[in-house]
Amino acid sequence: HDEQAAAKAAAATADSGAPTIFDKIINKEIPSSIVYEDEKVLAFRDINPQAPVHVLVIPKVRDGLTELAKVTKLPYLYAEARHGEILGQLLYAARIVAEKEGILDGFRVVINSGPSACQSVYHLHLHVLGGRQMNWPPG
Ligand code: D5M
Repeated sequence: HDEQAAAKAAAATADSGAPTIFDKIINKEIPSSIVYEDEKVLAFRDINPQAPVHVLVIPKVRDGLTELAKVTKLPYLYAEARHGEILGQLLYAARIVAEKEGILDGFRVVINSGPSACQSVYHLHLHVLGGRQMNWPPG
């Protein structure tokens, strides 16, 4: 539907190297509703929530985690062994968020990677979703 079409259009034109709106959120240039923050990670409420709890968890430094693929020229999650520590910290923050938000009975952690997955912001982010029955398969 409309929202998916918009996400795909944003994905198709995304420049994976350029700063994104999340840099402005990290720098507090635009407001966000912060749920958790530490030196490396920021968690804030999604502006377009898909569940009663919908929080984004992002690394403060992008560090090549979303890069243009050499072959396909599409941006995607580009995790390397050297990213182990920050990836662990993102999941740690997701657990803290789930505890704070009271959704430990069931929550979902999602990474949309690339246009076909409707990624729209090219700065790695984990979606933490809960507070309702989550269905499977996802759309
Ligand atoms: O998810 C990108 C998500 O980012 C999408 O769910 C909306 C959210 N978003 C975009 N701008 C903002 C601001 N300014 N505040 C909070 N949340 C925001 P993706 O996986 O790339 O489709």
